[in-house]
Amino acid sequence: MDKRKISASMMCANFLDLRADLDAMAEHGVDYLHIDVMDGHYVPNFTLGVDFCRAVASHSGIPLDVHLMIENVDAYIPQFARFPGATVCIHPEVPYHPIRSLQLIRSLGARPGIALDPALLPERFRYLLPEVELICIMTVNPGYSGQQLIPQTLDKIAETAAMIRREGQNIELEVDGNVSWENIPRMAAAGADVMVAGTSSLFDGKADLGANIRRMRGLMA
Ligand code: S6P
Ligand code: MG
Repeated sequence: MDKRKISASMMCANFLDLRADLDAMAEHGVDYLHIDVMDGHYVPNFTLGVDFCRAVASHSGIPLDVHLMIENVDAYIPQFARFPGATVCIHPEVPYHPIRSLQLIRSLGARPGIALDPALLPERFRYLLPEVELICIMTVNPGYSGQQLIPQTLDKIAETAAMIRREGQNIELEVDGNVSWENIPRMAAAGADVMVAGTSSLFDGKADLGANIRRMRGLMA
């Protein structure tokens, strides 16, 4: 990893002025656009979908970081994997054969990733490492923005970083949930490379996006 990255949580963006948000993110060098896809089954909520991705990708060249919180992933992977440079993350306990799902993502030209629920042991997914380019450690329960950090997940970031090093893999380690001004330095110290930025930082509404991006970079260094 050459530098730590910011993945802007688009479910927290200003839908009434998305163009302005996207332009500010491009100007200030946001690395990924984090797209939370929920189906009301795997998680009790609905959020963004393919049409949203299409609209965003038609205006912005920032690569999509698609987080699928859905059942029946294999049926929907093709719709998301087609966006140029996209990462597509699945929750690996969902499909019967997660390696097949990850291979499907790669075969369609996207970067395969896995997102781990706070309760799951990273070591359980060790055999998936050769198949993935990103591991997303969820630090809140999947489903909603604006939640509080589950504290034991900080150890899990460090544990996963160590597992990646041990296996000698070139995998980005992402952290998703309550990435706040207070938590960013702890998450960075634990080994997170990519921070999903939502209501706790980038979209806290207290400063403009440019100022918040600069503040994040200062804390991530
Ligand atoms: C939650 C989702 C996340 C949230 C993000 C919001 O299920 O996967 O990506 O959008 O956590 O950020 P915050 O700062 O409100 O927790
Ligand atoms: Mg997410």
